[in-house]
Amino acid sequence: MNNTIEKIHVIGMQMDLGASKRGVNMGPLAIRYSGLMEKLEELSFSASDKGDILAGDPDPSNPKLKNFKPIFEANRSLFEKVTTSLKEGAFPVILGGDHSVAAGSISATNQFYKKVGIIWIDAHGDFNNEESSPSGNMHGMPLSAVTGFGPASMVAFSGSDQYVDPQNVAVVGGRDIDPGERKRMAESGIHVFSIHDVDRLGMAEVMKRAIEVAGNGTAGIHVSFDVDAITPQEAPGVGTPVHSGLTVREAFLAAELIAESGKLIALDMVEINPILDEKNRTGILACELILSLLGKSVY
Ligand code: EXY
Ligand code: MN
Ligand code: MN
Ligand code: MN
Repeated sequence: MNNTIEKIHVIGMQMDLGASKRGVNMGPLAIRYSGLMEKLEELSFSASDKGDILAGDPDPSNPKLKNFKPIFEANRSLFEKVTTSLKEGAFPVILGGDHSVAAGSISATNQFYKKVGIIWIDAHGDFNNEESSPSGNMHGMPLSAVTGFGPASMVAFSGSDQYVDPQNVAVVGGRDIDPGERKRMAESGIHVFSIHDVDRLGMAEVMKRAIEVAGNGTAGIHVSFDVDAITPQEAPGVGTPVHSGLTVREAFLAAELIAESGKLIALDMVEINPILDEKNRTGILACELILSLLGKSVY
């Protein structure tokens, strides 16, 4: 068990406006239905459910940044809520929601701790901006935004230009990256451990390196876990499935090694789509991964 985490605040984001398929706004419900709060208490955490933030109505005005206004406003609320939790000494667990929620959560942790690292577990890079994006979908942009590569407007609610240093960012599990996005990632200085690296090196070595990247000289590691990193046969409840992903055991090994590092300072669990799921198995998996990341041991 991680000694440093005692008090946990769970914050849901009922938002799906960053994605083209609807339904990930129900992700927080699916994870709570899997018994998250009760299971956190069983692990002896002091856990409070801080409820959900509800995104506003769709806004078709900007096709390059689809639904910008409601996404911005929901993320502003998340930024404030996460900041309040951090000031109260709590560890924030953010339940998505589409991955654009990471713009709010990571801006809050990076501003509070001054310097955080990120482990971004995802089939995708989420490293587009308004110019490179092929879709205008804002869930494909948050990692670029929080590292200062735009869209700057996506994180403007923080009132700060203090971005996460790309040298402290590790992407794990990437296998569906747009050509323009790939170039931007390569030039940015972030560290990418693609699915090929997981195959070649094994998850244990990849996580050793990712923890070193994100932990080096930082106050701690913010993990942003997109469940589409896991292969769709095991995690069918996602809006943007990509074949041949992480196995469930690789995902749990990653979670357990992050817990063991003692460096975790915040966690997003995102992109669970209950409409596309089978008997909530992706919701249950997401719940169990949260517990493992927080130090639940199997033996
Ligand atoms: N790269 C594509 C885009 O920018 O539209 C797909 C992004 C999907 C993002 C998913 C949730 O991680
Ligand atoms: Mn993502
Ligand atoms: Mn993804
Ligand atoms: Mn480097």
